[in-house]
Amino acid sequence: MLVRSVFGWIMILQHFGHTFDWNLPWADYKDGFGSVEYQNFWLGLEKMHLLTGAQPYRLRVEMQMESTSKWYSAEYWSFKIGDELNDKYRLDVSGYSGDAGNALQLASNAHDGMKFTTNDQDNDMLIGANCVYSRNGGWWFNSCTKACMTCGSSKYVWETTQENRIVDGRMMIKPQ
Ligand SMILES: [Ca+2]
Repeated sequence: MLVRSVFGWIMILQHFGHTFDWNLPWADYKDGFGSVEYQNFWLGLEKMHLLTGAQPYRLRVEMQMESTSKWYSAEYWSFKIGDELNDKYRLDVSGYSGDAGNALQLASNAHDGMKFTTNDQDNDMLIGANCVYSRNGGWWFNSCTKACMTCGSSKYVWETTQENRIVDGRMMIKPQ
């Protein structure tokens, strides 16, 4: 498996600006898309599953807010992605630290423990609708967001920063 790492961190997401259309189907989020060389990039859920199933990984999320240009970060000591068949690439994180706030584990609408949802696979907790329709991107939606690094425009947020939308962000993982 070809992966790109910087100081041992493997990029799994890069999201710059608001021009890219993140509203892509399951197959794209599964296999990955974009290029780590050329701005917008998603490694792919299958690779995330294989990597994090083989050994324990940690997660780092970095985000720059549009209105203030401030950078925030969130780290999780443990990051694991379930399999496709039984778990729909369920998110499992724990051990938060950082200054962005623990938006993935907030008691209401926690993303931790959620399956992945795309425009053609509704695995979220919103009854009667798919969170993708209002968020414009695939994600580990609950009902729906407290944070979304793959959502479009005004929904590209990490709500525990108490700031409005993100302009640039990335997610990376590293073996523990
Ligand atoms: Ca739903």
